[in-house]
Amino acid sequence: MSDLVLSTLDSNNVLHLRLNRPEARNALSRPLISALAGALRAAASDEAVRVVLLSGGDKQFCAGADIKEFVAEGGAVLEDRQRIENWAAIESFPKPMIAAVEGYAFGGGFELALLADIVIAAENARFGFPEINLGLFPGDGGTQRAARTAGKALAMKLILTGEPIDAATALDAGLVTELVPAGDAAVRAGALAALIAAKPPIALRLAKASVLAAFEVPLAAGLLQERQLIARAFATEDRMEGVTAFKEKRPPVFKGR
Ligand code: CO8
Repeated sequence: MSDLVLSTLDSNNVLHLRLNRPEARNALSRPLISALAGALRAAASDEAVRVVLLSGGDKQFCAGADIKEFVAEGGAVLEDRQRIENWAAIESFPKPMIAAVEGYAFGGGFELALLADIVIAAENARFGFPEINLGLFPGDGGTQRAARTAGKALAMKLILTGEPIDAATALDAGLVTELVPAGDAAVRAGALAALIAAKPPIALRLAKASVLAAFEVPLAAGLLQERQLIARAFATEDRMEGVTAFKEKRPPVFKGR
């Protein structure tokens, strides 16, 4: 694994992935995106990983796409197949992913946070899409996910002005799950990750897929998909264990089957 993304699996089956390019404010160069996608591809098929906790360190989450790559290579970056496939691997990571945001999440960094299922932000966090100042706008899903998550009014303001919002505004807009004092985001995210990691893994994946369908398909299709997915959860050994443990008044032991 490249040192652009530091990786540690803790005793709660939570994989901590930390963006580690502080000298460039964690800008998402292609090597960094590739390292993150590689770690997530491996985590997707590793039974020991139940939840991923993504962070950028104490000072910043991420300053966005690597502007120096655009300068050096122009539009070729946009059409780079590998970059597109790597970003798609991050977008489609099937297990729960929690982001811990300290400092700023700008541009592609904000888009990365929008890919997390739960976002814990420090009170000093800021979220913004400064791309307009570069003659651009978000190109890794930001226009779609910000509009669907926060609504048109705030998405337009963010994207058309380039001005960031503070953590409290992001919380009000539903872009963030919880706020914590500065410096505590990873700790709180770790506690939530441990709580989720103890839940039945198949049901977690199915539940995530079902919620994400709400962003993709009309209500009737989403409801149908929910029924199909819950039928799969119903057929698991873990569902039987959960119900048996409830009847026997003991904690369940989930095996991911
Ligand atoms: N890309 C590359 N390098 C960066 C980036 C970046 N996004 N951000 C910071 N850096 C580098 C700086 O160039 C500097 O390098 P050097 O020391 O070699 O000069 C180093 O990091 C430190 O930067 P600062 O001195 O500016 O650090 P500060 O702590 O003072 O400020 C900020 C941090 C506020 C984050 C500031 O650096 C900043 O405004 N950065 C740019 C933020 C930005 O515009 N982000 C949007 C990028 S575009 C994008 O995300 C999506 C585009 C569309 C994608 C399409 C898909 C292909």
